[in-house]
Amino acid sequence: MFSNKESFQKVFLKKLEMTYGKSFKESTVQDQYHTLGNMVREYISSDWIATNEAQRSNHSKQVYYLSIEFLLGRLLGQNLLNLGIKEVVEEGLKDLNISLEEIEEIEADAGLGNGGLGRLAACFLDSLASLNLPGHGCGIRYKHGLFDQKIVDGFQVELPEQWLRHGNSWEVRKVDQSIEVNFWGDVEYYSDNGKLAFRHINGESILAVPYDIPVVGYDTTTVNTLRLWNAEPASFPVHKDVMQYKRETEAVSEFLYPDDTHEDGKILRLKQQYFLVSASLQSIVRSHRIVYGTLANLHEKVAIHINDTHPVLAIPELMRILLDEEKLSWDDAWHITTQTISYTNHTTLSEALEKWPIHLFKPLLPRIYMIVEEINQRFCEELWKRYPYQWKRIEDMAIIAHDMVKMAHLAIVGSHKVNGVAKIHTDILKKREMKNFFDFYPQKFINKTNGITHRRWLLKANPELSILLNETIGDEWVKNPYALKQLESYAQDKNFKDQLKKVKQQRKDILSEVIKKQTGIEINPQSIFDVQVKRLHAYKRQLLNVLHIMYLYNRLKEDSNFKIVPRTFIFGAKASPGYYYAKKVIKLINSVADVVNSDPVTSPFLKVVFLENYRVSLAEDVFTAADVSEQISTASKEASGTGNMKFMMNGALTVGTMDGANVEIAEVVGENNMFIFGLSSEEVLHYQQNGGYRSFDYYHHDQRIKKVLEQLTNGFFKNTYDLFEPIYDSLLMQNDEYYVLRDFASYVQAQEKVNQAYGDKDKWFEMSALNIAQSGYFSSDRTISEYAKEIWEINSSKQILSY
Ligand code: B1N
Repeated sequence: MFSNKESFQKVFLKKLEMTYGKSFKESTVQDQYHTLGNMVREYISSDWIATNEAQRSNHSKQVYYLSIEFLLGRLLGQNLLNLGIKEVVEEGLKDLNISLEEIEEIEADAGLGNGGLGRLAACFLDSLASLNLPGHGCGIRYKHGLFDQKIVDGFQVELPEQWLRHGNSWEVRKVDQSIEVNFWGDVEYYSDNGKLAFRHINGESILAVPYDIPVVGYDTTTVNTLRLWNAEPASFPVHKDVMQYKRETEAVSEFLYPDDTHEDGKILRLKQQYFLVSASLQSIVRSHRIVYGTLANLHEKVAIHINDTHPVLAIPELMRILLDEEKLSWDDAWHITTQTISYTNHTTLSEALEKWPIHLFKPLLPRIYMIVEEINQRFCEELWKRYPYQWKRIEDMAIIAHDMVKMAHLAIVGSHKVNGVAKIHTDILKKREMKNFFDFYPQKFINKTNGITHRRWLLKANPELSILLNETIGDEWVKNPYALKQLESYAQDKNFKDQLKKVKQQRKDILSEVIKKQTGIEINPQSIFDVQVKRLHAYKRQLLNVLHIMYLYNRLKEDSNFKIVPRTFIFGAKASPGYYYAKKVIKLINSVADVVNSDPVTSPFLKVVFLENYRVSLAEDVFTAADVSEQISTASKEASGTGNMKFMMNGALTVGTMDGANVEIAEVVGENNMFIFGLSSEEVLHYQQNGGYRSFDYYHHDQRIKKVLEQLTNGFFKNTYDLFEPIYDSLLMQNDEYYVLRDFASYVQAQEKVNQAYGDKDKWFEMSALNIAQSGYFSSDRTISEYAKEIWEINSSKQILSY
């Protein structure tokens, strides 16, 4: 049906009429979108079945990536590209006077994630399928993804997200493969042929119904599966209020928790975690049993990866299955479990480390708790053998201590590999945060620097640049991102740079239109597009960016000789609904925007835009249009960052601290091709350990800082005298935990260099080209190849990996 445009049209029109009972003329864009979506999914199905069958019959080792978040964004455009049928569809629709772009735009983002961690999972799925690796995702089918953000009078307002309102063409409900997950109840002891055995009884069960989404690789027949679990009532209990049971059950997959690098400690969250883990493991084990008839070789045929500690209950759940159902000995079960499971740590921020109080954990998951207790007891005995009488060390490393279960400790003890997400992050884990564990298990710890799929963030998001690349170096880069290196030799080529500049201008014109439509603000498309898009968090220091804008505004007002290249500062950020400080910063950005944008003296030079409801689909238009990438976290706090890679791949230059993957960007592209500033992670650590930082000194000795801080509380923002006091206090009364004032001067200097560098376009686009040329390293194809080889030990079904 996609072999030529005529046959496509025929099937499309017939299907549209049959499904919606209306003529083509009467159909809405929504009808057309779903018709096309269903056609594509059906087209995929034979390869999907074939992939599943081949993986079963080849007995190849499978990997399952367990994640509480998958931030997929839109699927239609990427699927058409990966399947190689975009052109046929586009042409076919054009004859019918329909624009494919308009149809693509109507698709709701699958926003089942908060930020980097969830988007990483989505990029990994694309790379797994594109590299023909047998790797599948397991997640939760949240009815509501991350909230929709509205800005009302400069403040963030949250609305429930509704991605399933019009249905979802990509998913297939597989009710016959449903699984029961049990909560509450008791543990029963019984004799199994004279051996003491345990089982979980009197539990309240929830039905986990799988919805499968096909994951299509680029230019290949491999179609892997993303399995999302939906929580539904199992059999209705007679003794309990039926409506209450239904409500409580469905609540489990109702909402995504809107916290990024923060844990709330609510029992519903723990329920979600066990729901995901138990459904996924039971289903993995069931498939394995069908093929092999035993679980004794599970670790040889299955790898299970846990994305942060959120799915860490996979460890005791697998132990439960092996002990209580498969009747293995503890030692055999433990060997299989630890050889099967591996774990990625994504943050060292203490507020994100998961700890569950026993009084919540034990009644909800009684058998799982017993198993965790035994894992802890055996681990502490090992520790005692190695470190006799070192009470403090053993207490610090224990999985259960002070009435809490420490999930990261459970993850390390129960996995064969533990990885950080960028070199500097892994080093910090080894040297500080997890030092004791690294000393005890040195061979477990490895680094896997994050990556992004260049097929979404370059090929799909930036067709203009993709065409230019194809014309310049050919299209090898799509399958082998390292081929982007060939661009290096064009960095001096005047003609190429002119074209690169033209492409960037096209993308800036597109974003300018989007901004006009969304905010009503007219920006200068020739100005420098300076962008900071990411979740709002104190450590990411959006505040540093705003204070710099306020300073520029003051300078422009005070000194008529002060001139800068016109700049548009663009922000996009959601704040967790309960994060008071973050919401203040959003209001501050909008208040600064109001003052700056309406001032005739400064507005030719300065514009500030806050983009509402930042999400994957909007991000595609933002990264591609950026000149400057703001990566300004307090050194040591951002584990990796992945937005930094998306900007680089689209030719933006980075203003950044030596933090996360910025360090590796500097390594490959050279420090002279970016703008590095600020304290190093060692300097931050030194301050933290020895004190010595006094933010007041920077306030008193730097007039620029003094002035902007006073403007936070002196009515500069019209009738808002006490509105920003909490920000003022965090910087001065609370001694500026994230070293904003300490890094201010250095940041201003870096920004002055940006201003100068942009004056020399030839040089600028040379740097831009070099950034694109070196970005292949940050493709998730490289990352996934490393995981496949060094952690999961899985092989590609079709080709020898070229990494
Ligand atoms: O994971 C990304 C990294 O690039 C970022 O630097 C890191 O901040 C991010 C609890 C998290 N770490 N931890 C989370 C998300 C949700 C949640 O409920 C923690 N997100 C990150 C990918 O490695």
